[in-house]
Amino acid sequence: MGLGAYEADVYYDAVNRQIQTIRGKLKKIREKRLLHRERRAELGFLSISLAGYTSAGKSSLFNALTEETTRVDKALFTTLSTKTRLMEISKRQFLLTDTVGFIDRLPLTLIEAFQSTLEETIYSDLILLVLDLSEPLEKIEKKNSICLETMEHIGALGIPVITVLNKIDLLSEAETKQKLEELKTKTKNPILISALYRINLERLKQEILKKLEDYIQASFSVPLTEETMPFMSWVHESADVKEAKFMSDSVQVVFEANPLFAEKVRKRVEELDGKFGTKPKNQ
Ligand SMILES: Nc1nc2c(ncn2[C@@H]2O[C@H](COP(=O)(O)OP(=O)(O)OP(=O)(O)O)[C@@H](O)[C@H]2O)c(=O)[nH]1
Ligand SMILES: [Mg+2]
Repeated sequence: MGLGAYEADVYYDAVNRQIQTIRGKLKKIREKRLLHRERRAELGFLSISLAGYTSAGKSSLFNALTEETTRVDKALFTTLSTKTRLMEISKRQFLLTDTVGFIDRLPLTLIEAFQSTLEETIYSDLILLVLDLSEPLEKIEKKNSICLETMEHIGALGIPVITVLNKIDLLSEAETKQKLEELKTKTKNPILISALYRINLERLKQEILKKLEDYIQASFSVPLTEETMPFMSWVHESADVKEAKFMSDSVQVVFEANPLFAEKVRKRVEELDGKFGTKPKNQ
């Protein structure tokens, strides 16, 4: 039995109202997130996001990586969402954010909500893509590629990724080795761990440090002299120059490089009577 014109209208109105309510709620969530992000950028921390399917072990890893963090200023924590915490690696502090897991065949109505939680990922400096290594290989590969595609879709392309192969405690050494061999070429920077049993977390932390330290952004300005051009071409050769502004008597440059090279640039800039500064990437 079909709906009469009147019932159809009522039904249509009710659905429409519901959609409007959801849209409104999502908008508020987005605005709140943006505030958090701005606050974090102000605080000057590099940020790391967890990503992956549901049950991969993201929250377990989130807890394992943040449990040793010394309590810091309470005021700082009130500005962060509960899904973001400070983590410490070799006395350096980073922000780690847990996210909602991917689910296959997400109902259409939930896709928008899901994407809004993922938007957080776009603003991070590093993504930890968590996969459950105890699952069959094809399943792992499929989840890996869907996650990477989704990240690309939301605009997170270009952010470095470490693939965390979790739950190795459930596999024999031989199985682990064989699976890693298969996944090596298909995943980005794979690392074997067990979040639950805290296996290889130190290695993961060092890898995180390495990836983040590979990328610092620095800027300098030097007066234009005959030494400027050879210096500029040297910088261009070894660093990723983002911006070079030539003024009448000086040049201003923003570049990204590893810290060692940035340090060499700093020394040379000082010899050339210029000014040098660094800041974390993406902030
Ligand atoms: N054996 C084993 N189990 C693990 C490991 N890490 C997580 N688990 C278990 O896997 C299940 C899912 O872990 P969660 O950390 O909640 O997974 P999640 O990725 O946060 O899932 P969502 O929040 O649903 O996206 C839990 O029962 C964990 O105890 C691990 O290293 N080894
Ligand atoms: Mg979780």
